[in-house]
Amino acid sequence: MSMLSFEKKYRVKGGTLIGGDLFDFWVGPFYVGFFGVTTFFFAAVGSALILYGAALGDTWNFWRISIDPPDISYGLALAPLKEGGLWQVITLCATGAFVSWALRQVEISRKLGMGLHVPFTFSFAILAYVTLVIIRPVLMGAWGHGFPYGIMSHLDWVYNIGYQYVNFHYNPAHMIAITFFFTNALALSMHGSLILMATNPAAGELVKTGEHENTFFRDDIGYSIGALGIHRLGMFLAISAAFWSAVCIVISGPFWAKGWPEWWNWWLELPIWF
Ligand code: 07D
Ligand code: 07D
Ligand code: U10
Repeated sequence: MSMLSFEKKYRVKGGTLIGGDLFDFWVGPFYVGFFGVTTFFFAAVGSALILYGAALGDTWNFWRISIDPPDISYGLALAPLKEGGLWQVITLCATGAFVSWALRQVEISRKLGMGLHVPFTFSFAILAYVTLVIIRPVLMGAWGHGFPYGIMSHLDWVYNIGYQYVNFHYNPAHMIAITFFFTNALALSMHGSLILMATNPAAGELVKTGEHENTFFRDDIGYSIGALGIHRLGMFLAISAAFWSAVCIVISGPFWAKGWPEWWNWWLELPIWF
């Protein structure tokens, strides 16, 4: 709370998308806004339903609690609460809370007169989640294709779906997504370490500037992308990682039902080999 006096300058009215100044206030450090109320509502209802589902289940072991989607036989119909209906309502609450959170970020950005980069980027995480629990199940005709809400059970789901396609590593979009995740970690490690070596020098050394930063990478690899450039690259890599993840799972089933190694047969079937 020590920054409250400083924050006063930035606690300006306006910028809301809906509701005028009805919820235009802060609680402690948090901006509330209409979408803060909807986030709070969806998160509270969703969490309460997870607790209820856990109470119905056979364990309180935190790692093993699981709220499962309905059986495939329910198709895209609503299931009874205790047979996957809870999962359906929790999915609605989670999606409502994530989208509300992104819209609350939009309102905060507008208040501050800033770009919408953070909510735009977060929306790719939401896209990946929505692809897993709404888009792909709808394309495949059953809510039962969503992943279960539980710490270990969702790992079992990833494992089972992975082997259902024989070797998920052969999924070309999975390869692209993984490459983006790895490149993202490399880029952040280079940027984080470069900033620290420039701005946090040993005792007695001067803090260095952007010129030093550029020079380091020009000397090292022949090119510097620059201060703004590295942040654009980071945002691009992160968005791409989530985007290609969504692609890799949405094509598994709806567009390719065989093992992924088999997909590569197109290479052997090229007419040039005959
Ligand atoms: C560090 C930001 C903070 C967020 C944290 C997560 C909850 C869940 C709920 C008991 C980077 C908070 C956790 C709210 C508690 C209940 C009901 C973000 C940071 C600390 N996973 N996953 C984890 C989620 C999927 C996979 C950990 C969520 C897909 C693998 C945590 C989702 C697939 C492994 C977790 C989601 C998948 C994990 C650490 C949603 C493909 C691990 C996450 C909403 C994406 C790792 C035991 C983390 C682990 C892990 C949460 C979806 C695969 C419990 C909320 C279905 C292979 N996942 N996950 O640090 O240790 O993220 O699992 O989509 O190895 Mg997962
Ligand atoms: C979905 C999370 C969204 C989160 C949101 C926010 C809260 C609030 C509150 C903390 C997408 C949640 C917030 C709940 C918390 C507080 C206060 C992120 C999401 C909206 N794989 N694989 C991926 C690798 C294998 C398989 C993606 C590597 C095996 C399947 C990524 C390896 C088999 C699926 C990836 C590997 C297999 C994936 C995950 C290595 C298993 C997916 C990242 C080295 C035998 C999933 C969209 C992601 C996917 C996915 C990486 C191995 C199967 C690219 C590095 C071979 C079935 N794998 N995988 O998507 O694409 O993040 O999901 O072996 O479904 Mg894989
Ligand atoms: C970056 C950066 C940079 C910085 C930075 C950062 C990127 C260069 C200048 C930021 C980076 C960091 C700080 C590093 C660490 C971050 C991570 C590792 C990422 C992961 C983050 C976390 C794990 C933290 C997650 C924490 C969260 C999400 C906060 C949790 C919040 C809450 C529990 C409250 C949520 C707030 C809401 C919903 C809105 C407002 C609501 C309230 C305050 C609650 C009260 C509610 C009301 C008043 C409404 C009433 C409700 C109603 C009517 C509904 C009723 C319903 C019922 C069911 C009763 O590049 O620069 O530095 O720092």
